[in-house]
Amino acid sequence: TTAELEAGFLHTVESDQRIEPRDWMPEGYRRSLIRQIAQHAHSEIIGMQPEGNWLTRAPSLRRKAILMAKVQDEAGHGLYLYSAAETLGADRADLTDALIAGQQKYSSIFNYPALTFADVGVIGWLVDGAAICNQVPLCRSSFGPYGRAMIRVCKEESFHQRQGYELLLTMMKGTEEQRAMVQESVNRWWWPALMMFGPPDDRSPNSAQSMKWKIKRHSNDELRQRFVDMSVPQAQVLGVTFPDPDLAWNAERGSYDFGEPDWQEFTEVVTGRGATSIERIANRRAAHENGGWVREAAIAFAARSDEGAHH
Ligand code: FAQ
Repeated sequence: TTAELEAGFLHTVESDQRIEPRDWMPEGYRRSLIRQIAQHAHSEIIGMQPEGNWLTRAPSLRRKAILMAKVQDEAGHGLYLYSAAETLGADRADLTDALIAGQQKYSSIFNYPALTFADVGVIGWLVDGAAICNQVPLCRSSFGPYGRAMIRVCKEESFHQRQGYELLLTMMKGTEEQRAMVQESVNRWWWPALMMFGPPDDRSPNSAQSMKWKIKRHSNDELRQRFVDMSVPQAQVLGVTFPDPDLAWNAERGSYDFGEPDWQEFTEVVTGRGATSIERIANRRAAHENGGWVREAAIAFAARSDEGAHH
């Protein structure tokens, strides 16, 4: 009976074992996972754009090679995640259609422009830093293919974080202008990075159920706090400050207190009114349309190989 299946499912989740694609699962679990994984995949693919803009203008061959490797990694993460969504019965072509029709979300962070080369460093340090903070616990997500995908993704993200931080350390050892460029970039990215963790817990409609099902392991606010606590000492080493007058060590809590992100801005950005929202989707749509002939050729080739196999 459904009750027995449901009890078996809950037992698997509560004993910290994995749910696999062929196991029975509640429809809500499947839907929520497709939602989160698709959104995550879209973020990786759209996330290639802000830094991708700098590939042709990287200041040295070394920086260009590093940046190219990073942007290619994001493409790989996206494909990996679409495959995980497909094990749940979703179709990658449908997910892409929903993205370019504006029907599915991607991370708010990719709706801000990368204006200077310092942004390449700050995206690596803070954006990949936040991504790691959020994704390391997802390696223990209850759904097997998602958790396993996260292991490799996190290893690559940690290279991304290190390359960003190293770039910034180099710039901070440079001229006065370079230091100012880093600080200006940090000022623009700090608050959007905090918003990556999602709305506050009391306004996060999916959190309670996702935590019960162990899709998510920690709440949005817990992870945001963890990110602030790890970033402050890194900023000190670098010699930059965060644009938050309320940021202060709280000895009692053993954590940093910090100000409230602008949730109105978050809502605007998530509903498609960010600084670069229209451009990001237009680029994605154009890339998809320009790639149409490749998909057609691949399908025709596969059909012909099938025929060949029958003769
Ligand atoms: N942006 O109820 P909750 C990367 C939506 S890292 C946009 O709290 P949930 C690496 C949320 O979907 C970025 N939308 O939702 C990289 C929901 O909407 P819905 C990607 C957001 O799922 C680095 C509604 O608000 N990482 O790409 C955001 O429990 C550099 C209510 O929120 C992941 O996706 C947001 N920031 O918690 C690439 C990690 N926050 O669907 C290139 C996996 C919330 O009901 C360069 N995802 N929303 O219409 C997660 O951990 C979770 O889905 C959260 C949201 C924590 C993002």
